Amino acid sequence: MPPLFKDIVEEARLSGRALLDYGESFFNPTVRLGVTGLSRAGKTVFITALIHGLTRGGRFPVFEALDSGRIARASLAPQPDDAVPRFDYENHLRTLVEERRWPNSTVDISELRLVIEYQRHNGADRTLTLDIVDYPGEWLLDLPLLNRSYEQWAGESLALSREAPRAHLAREWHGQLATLNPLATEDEQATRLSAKLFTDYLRACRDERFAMSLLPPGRFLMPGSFATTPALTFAPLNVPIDGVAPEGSLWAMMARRYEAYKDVVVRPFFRDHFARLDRQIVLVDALAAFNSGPEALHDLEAAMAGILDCFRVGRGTILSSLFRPRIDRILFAATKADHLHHLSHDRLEAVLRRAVSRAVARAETTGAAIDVVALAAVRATREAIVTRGRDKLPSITGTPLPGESAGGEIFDGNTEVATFPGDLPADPEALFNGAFRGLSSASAETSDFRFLRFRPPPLERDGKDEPALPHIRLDRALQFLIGDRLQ
Ligand SMILES: Nc1nc2c(ncn2[C@@H]2O[C@H](COP(=O)(O)OP(=O)(O)O)[C@@H](O)[C@H]2O)c(=O)[nH]1
Ligand SMILES: [Mg+2]
Repeated sequence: MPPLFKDIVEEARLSGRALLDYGESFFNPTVRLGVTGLSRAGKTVFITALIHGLTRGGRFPVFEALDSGRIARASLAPQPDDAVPRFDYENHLRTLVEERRWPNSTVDISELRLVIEYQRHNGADRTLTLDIVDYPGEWLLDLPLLNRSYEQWAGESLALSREAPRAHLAREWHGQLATLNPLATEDEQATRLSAKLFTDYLRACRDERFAMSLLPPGRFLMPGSFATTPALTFAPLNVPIDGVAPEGSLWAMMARRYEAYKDVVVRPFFRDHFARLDRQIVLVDALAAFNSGPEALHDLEAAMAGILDCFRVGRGTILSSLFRPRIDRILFAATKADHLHHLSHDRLEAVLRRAVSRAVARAETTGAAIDVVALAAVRATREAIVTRGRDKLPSITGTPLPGESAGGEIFDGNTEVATFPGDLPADPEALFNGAFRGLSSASAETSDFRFLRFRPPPLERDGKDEPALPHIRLDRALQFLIGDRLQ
């Protein structure tokens, strides 16, 4: 297919800016680090901990530049892009440290600039500018929409919504859909109701019992600044894949808005934000999938494949008509590893590696170095051995969030408890075979995993120094993501 005129114009605009970026980074080396992951994966907490660790100097033995003392100073600088909200670092940190609460969830892109003053191995003083860009992973999963027609998308979405466990959650929306005639005159009220019920269905799939990941269009759950616009007010109709919508029909109206969604939401995101990233970390809440069950794990695997598709380079990919991706390092990180005893950290990494490697094999060439890590940006637990009869179980201790419950007890948010969250199998295949029980099909008592949510840890202050935040393997992530730029 020849490139569309629209795409050519976009490419020209983009190379103009790439040149600007390049000029700037020649005099002032800059790394744009993308931090993404599906909602609740841990982006906000990760970025807050990372900035705190760099500016205050955390305990980061594996992050060589900091550990060897070559980093003299890291400080926040005015944010570079006028149209992007600033990452609310100070507020998030205060919530974590002073109130021992997790930051409120966010639904939009945001950004923060950090300037790192360091000494090269040869002794010369240098600075590295680090731009951290936080954006919802849901937006990446919109990529496949770019080369699908409304009819194709509607067909696929409907087919997916008829599979278990989704079908049950889609009942109300399917009920309304059955009353709609695609050929009837366009109807704003019917369209709005349809979009609302479709969005409710997506949201129900996202619920922790089901923990589904693959739920495009991404903005329906993560609207950013587009909430309630027509570009977000449409839904699948039951229409033939190769059919043509009659003018003035409900079908035509849905199709038009679907195209608008691609034009004003999807393309600009990839062009204005994604195309400019140099490095990427993808945060993955695998524990939520274990909690829920095998369907959630498979869905997560499919979502990771979808995300990896965005990093494919070369000709003939959907993005190559828009721009040439320049990301050369991608780290997949399983977050919240502090919910597991350290004996299981490597196993969590193995699960993620297994899920990613399939996707990598499918995506042929990404042109980027890919690694995998299990981490906790903020470690909320300590380890303990719990004796149960003759057994000694490797457990974790922490303060469950108020309202969390286990074994019939509801926690008040002040009591510390030791729990045994369940062991991950030595062979990750055991999980992908579907041989475990989660909340989607079993009760909390009979599920194989039960991860309680804990409050952020209490911090010990010695003197007036601000305390460091405890973490797991955050330094390894940093070393992979920017270590080579601080040589
Ligand atoms: N124990 C623990 N919980 C975490 C950690 N990171 C995130 N969480 C939990 O996950 C939730 C979502 O994290 P957040 O950073 O807001 O996710 P985002 O939607 O990707 O920005 C938080 O409210 C915490 O409950 C971590 O390092 N350790
Ligand atoms: Mg967030």
